[in-house]
Amino acid sequence: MPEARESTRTRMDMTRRQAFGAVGAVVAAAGLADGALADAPIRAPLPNPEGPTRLYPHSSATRATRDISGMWRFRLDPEDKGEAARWFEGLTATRSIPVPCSWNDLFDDARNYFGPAWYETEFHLDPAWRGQRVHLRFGSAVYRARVWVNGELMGEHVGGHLPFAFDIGAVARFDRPNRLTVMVENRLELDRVPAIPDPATARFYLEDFPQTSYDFFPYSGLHRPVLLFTTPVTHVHDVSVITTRAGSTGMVDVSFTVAGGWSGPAQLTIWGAKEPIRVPLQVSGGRGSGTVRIPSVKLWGPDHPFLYKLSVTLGDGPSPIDEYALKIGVRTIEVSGDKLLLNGEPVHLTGFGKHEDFALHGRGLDLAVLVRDFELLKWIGANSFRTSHYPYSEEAMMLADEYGFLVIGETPAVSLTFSDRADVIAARHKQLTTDLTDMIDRDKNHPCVILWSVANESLTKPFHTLDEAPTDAVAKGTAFFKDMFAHARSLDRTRPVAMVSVQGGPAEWVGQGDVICQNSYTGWYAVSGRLDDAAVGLDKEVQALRQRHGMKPIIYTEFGADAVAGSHAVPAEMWTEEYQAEMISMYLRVLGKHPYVVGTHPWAFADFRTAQSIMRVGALNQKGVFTRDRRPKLAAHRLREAWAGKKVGEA
Ligand code: GCB
Repeated sequence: MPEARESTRTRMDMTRRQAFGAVGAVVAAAGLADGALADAPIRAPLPNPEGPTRLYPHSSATRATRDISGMWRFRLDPEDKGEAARWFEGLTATRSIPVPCSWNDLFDDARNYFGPAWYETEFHLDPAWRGQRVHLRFGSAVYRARVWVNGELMGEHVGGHLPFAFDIGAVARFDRPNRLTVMVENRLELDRVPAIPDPATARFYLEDFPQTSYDFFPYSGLHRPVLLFTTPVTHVHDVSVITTRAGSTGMVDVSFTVAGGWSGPAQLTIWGAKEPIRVPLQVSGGRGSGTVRIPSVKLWGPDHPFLYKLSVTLGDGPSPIDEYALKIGVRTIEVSGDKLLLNGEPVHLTGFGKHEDFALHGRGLDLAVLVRDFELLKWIGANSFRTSHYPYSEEAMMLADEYGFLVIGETPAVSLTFSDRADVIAARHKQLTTDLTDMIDRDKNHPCVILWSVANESLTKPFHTLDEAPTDAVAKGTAFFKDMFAHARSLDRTRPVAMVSVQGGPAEWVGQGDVICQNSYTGWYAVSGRLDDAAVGLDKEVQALRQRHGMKPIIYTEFGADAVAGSHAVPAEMWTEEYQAEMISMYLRVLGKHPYVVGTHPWAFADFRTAQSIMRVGALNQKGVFTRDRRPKLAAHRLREAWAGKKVGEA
């Protein structure tokens, strides 16, 4: 090996050991979760009922929804001249692009393009919509989007993976086609969430291309459906549902807001019990609430994902002023000592960290992939997954409710680094606060969500640098996450909150969580190739975690090894299917001895695209137990045996 390479390797090994070294090296224990909010009311504050409703646009007797995704027109704008040149008045020199889809895998010149790109399409309004509010809604645009209708700027949205909408009533026309123009850019910048590493504050020895601070490809574009939807002028603006149980009776606590401060009669109805259950109530000043009691309730859970339909109806006449309906599940989730209780019973999570990732589509929603993934999760005996490392589509969350998966809902905060400049940390603080608000707002009514993850693998200093972390990095992170935990808890008092840590992480950060979530790569990045030694290290690691954090449940949210599908060796060697399978089996065996470990999520469900680097063969992270096209590796069969008790070939 040439000298230069030799020294890079040596330095890399050192840093890996620093990053993935023994948990004993991290800072001393933190206190329990912030108790200051203990007296806060259980009901989450509903957002201000101004602006477009953020509820998912289900259609009903009073609401229409139309998906305008499909083949749109597209143009890159590397010189960033589109806005000055008024491209929103008509886009020229275009090519066709499907929506939803990432642009990166479609066009050779767009593969590593993250600058501004322009989309254009036309839509018609249905004459039946006259007199209604008409909204335009984007499921996700990564990372920043500006939207024009008929050349008028509707607004801007910053931050990917979460929906945004505009009331387009003032500019959209009934008498002719409407032009919709969207500029999307995903510049890899320091003050974004997630971010890139800062070359000004750290010396990097390992280059990835593109250079991100995270291990997945920065796919860009309109990733989820674009919908038109209508509401009556007076409409249900937001709904918040909390379920509890008193004996065999399910209690569905509903609070909602109505646009325009409306007052009048309303009704809650639950379908799914023997007879529809109706609760009349009075809305006052745009706010209403009530409790529906369901006798002999059918609880929601992985083996019985029973969903009721809940509708909120405004008015008491024969035709409602507005009706909003959604599916709900009655279940409780709580942390009790070192147990995670679902419906009062301890639950053990089996499942994975995943990605929204597929060949050609990138991160664009593909319903076929979604269904296949959930079928494979069932096949393997998984009952859960984490939306690593960003909120997944609303379609995924609705389907998870139906399949009965327990979901850890994660923000887009990956590898936040606290050696960075104060202004950069402040900008990320602002963005993550918004992301948390929007994620909890969007997903709060899904029974599938059982835990919020405020961040994945925050760091005192970036990976791939030998520089020391500044002495105040831990303190800065502690203050930052104190705010994030408090914010999440103020928005949702019903679910536990955690932070996913890298090999222990500063205890002052991780310890703020109700659950300890640990990513661990003993046997891969550390103690490479020696699974027997790794088993001893892992056993020490988990016991150290227990000692450090006391009576809290622990979930192993990541562990695994890259395996190139089709590569074999006996005895097992790194990068082979055997090594991956044996390493995952070793983790299950060691962690299985510790009853306070309430979840094991191997990394990852399927291989996924990442940056090009010497760490990633074929620009893929190959820690999937399925290949990128969803074929099982040996580890998948091992897991199925462990989780579903089924041998290879058994149906
Ligand atoms: C991690 C990260 C995940 C990476 C994984 C890996 O700890 O959370 O995003 O893909 O390690 O394979 O290195």
